[in-house]
Amino acid sequence: MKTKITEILGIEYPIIQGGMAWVAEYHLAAAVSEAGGLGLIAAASAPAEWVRDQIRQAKALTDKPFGVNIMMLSPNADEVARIVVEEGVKVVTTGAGTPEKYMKMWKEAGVKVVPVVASVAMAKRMERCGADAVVAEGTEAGGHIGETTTMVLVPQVADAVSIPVIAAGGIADGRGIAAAFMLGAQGVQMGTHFVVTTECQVHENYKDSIIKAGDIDTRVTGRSTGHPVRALRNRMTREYLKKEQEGASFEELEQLTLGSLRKAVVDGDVANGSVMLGQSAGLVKEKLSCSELIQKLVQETDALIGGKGFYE
Ligand code: TUI
Repeated sequence: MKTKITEILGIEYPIIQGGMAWVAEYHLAAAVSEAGGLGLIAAASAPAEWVRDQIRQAKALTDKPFGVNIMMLSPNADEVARIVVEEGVKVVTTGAGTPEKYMKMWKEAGVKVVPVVASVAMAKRMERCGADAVVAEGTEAGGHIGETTTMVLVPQVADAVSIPVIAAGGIADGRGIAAAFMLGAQGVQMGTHFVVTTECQVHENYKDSIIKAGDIDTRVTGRSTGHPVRALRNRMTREYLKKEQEGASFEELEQLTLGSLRKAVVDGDVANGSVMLGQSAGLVKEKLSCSELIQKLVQETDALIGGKGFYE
């Protein structure tokens, strides 16, 4: 499955694992990269030295390229941006903002930069400032999201920029990957399905919630605060949405989510924690290893569009 994305990133298959806060640590990232995709370590809001250690741990497990996802709202973003250069990380993806101020440093160091965007305007801005590709992430995705669906975002971004586009949001099987290629993408990023892989270190309750979730089991909190986040419909999101409707203050709403992702990922409290997941959870039925999952995705995609000129 050779595309411009496999070429730029130096990987076998154009399948990227999402940079999920608290979830995407070195075991998962290394396993995805070993399986021929691109694994990512999520820096999220973690201390910068934790990220450095994660990078070194991943290097000990794989010689293949992997990346680091930097969340732009993190108080440690400046420091992490320097650490990826010091540690010779090959690929950086960014989320929840613009990485423009780091672009010069990264390009000079030969780092491939792939910002995640949720709009055409941001995709064009990222191309102008030197991004190597963009991830166009639809609102079906989990975590912090935009408003536009993958179905309409990806073709509009593909029309608007000359750099390759990676589709994200709502993709969990070969049908989704094939569809992404039809929409003009040259690769995909998937989060939710990778959470249930055997190499992923999240609490088993988190994985079981994803397997159990159906098509209507996610909720979006935080629309009123300007930080919409998609997570599992549970006690926490019910309470949050009720408070939001009652016009609760930003501080009061923040209080509800403080430490909630950790609660779900580490403690396995899937009722009171924030179980971030995408709408594709309804498509996720089994726990596989990263290698089994990627092989399955490749076979499914091949059966649908192999030999049709989307990839060699
Ligand atoms: O970043 C994500 N997903 C995330 S980050 C995250 S940690 C977090 N938790 C709670 C609140 C906020 C963050 C959990 N999930 N996806 C990539 C993504 N980026 N989606 C949307 C965007 C985005 C949004 C605004 C990208 C650029 C942007 O630009 C705004 C501006 O003008 O700077």
